[in-house]
Amino acid sequence: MEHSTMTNDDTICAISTPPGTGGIAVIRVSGPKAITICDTIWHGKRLSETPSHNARYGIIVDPVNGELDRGLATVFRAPNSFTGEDVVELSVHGSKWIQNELVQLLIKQGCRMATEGEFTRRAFSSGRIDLVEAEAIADMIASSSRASHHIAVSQMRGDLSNRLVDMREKLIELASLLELELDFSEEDVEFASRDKLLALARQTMDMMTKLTSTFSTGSALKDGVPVAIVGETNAGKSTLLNKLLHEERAIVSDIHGTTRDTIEDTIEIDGTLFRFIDTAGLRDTADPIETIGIQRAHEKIRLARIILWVIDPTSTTDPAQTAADITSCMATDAKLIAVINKCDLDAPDITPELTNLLPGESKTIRISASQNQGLDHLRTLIVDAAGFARAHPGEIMLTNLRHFEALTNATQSIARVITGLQTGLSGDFIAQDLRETLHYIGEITGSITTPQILSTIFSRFCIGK
Ligand SMILES: Nc1nc2c(ncn2[C@@H]2O[C@H](COP(=O)(O)OP(=O)(O)OP(=O)(O)O)[C@@H](O)[C@H]2O)c(=O)[nH]1
Ligand SMILES: [Mg+2]
Repeated sequence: MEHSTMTNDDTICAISTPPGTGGIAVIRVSGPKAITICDTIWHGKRLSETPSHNARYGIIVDPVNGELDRGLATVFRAPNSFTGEDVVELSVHGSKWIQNELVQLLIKQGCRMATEGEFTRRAFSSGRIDLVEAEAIADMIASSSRASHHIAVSQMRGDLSNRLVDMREKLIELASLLELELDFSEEDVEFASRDKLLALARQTMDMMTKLTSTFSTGSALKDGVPVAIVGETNAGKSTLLNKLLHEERAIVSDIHGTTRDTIEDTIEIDGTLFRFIDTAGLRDTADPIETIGIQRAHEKIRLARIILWVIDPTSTTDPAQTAADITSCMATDAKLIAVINKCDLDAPDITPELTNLLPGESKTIRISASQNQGLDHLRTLIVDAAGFARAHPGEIMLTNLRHFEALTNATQSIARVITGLQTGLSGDFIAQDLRETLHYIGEITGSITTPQILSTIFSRFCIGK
């Protein structure tokens, strides 16, 4: 049992469609008594006599108050249902009142209200899906762009899980070869040469490092490619953020230092999800709050994959200092776009001057954020700079921080195995590191879990999923 107050002997129910009024609503019931409980409120062909994966039309009747609604009941029998248990899905008219009455009625007849993600958690407990697939369901529900949807589909299909199974099999082969060596060590027989063990360990480590290296792109695809909007105060950063998001998200004013905290939101452009982050203007200041804001701006520059440096060409300050500030903390593979704003005003074109200050691959563009000039061109440059984030067909990607951390730990353990094999360390010690590697891989798929890990994962779900 995963949790002391939760047992799978209970029959659970919940509204599975979004809250509110809709054309229809689906109330899901799962557990050993799902079918018998539904039969007590069902007038129509007996659900207990309905074969699995069949729908019946009937009347839902409250024994006290009479007819509640007419609708469909779809029966799924264990073990061939989402949860692996008997499941009934009741489709009724989507009135909030009907939905709530029906849930109350089911509870009166012996169901318990499901907790967040409990249906999916049961699917996991019954072995229908592993943790990676369960998390992919949450990602699928949350997906907000073609690219993030694409990855969720691949993970739900089990692509990542299969890759992890491959790794696990290699590690188990390695462990058993090592065990043989240990068993017969006194007889001085070498069963597998250490070279063979080493080759196997290296192969596994290569698979791991290849997978961990996809995380930066994978998480950008899922959560949005981070684009930091930075520059001096009053350059028009917040104006630009609002235009890119098509929404008055940040306060705009001609007072220097208007934005103090970071403000971010996502939007899809051409199938890629972007996370635009407006930041506090960079300047020397004695104001302690503004100073914190500027520190945060630096942090966002470090984490960004694309940096929009917004410049006011009418400003008298030397751009060289800001350029040095930005380029010194941006990631080496980040892309920089210098956005000369306010081109509606009378100002000299400073493009040539800027070009000398920027890393080779940087782009420069002139726009007017407030007058909507050059914004489409800027969007094209942003999409081009995010070329890395286009879905790579067939490539398995890590998108989840939990998976990334566990796999990073696994990679460190296998690295110790390799060093151990190279330096002729005793098999006992190597076996210990190998077990640790297997442990971390097991953590990802859920063959090794704690109630705490499970609660964290499933609390992300809504009730009814
Ligand atoms: N003429 C002109 N004014 C602009 C343009 N873009 C922004 N502004 C004005 O410039 C001023 C500053 O704009 P903001 O967007 O608040 O600038 P910011 O970079 O966010 O400033 P801080 O938050 O103080 O760092 C406002 O008065 C805007 O209306 C533009 O393209 N042309
Ligand atoms: Mg601002």
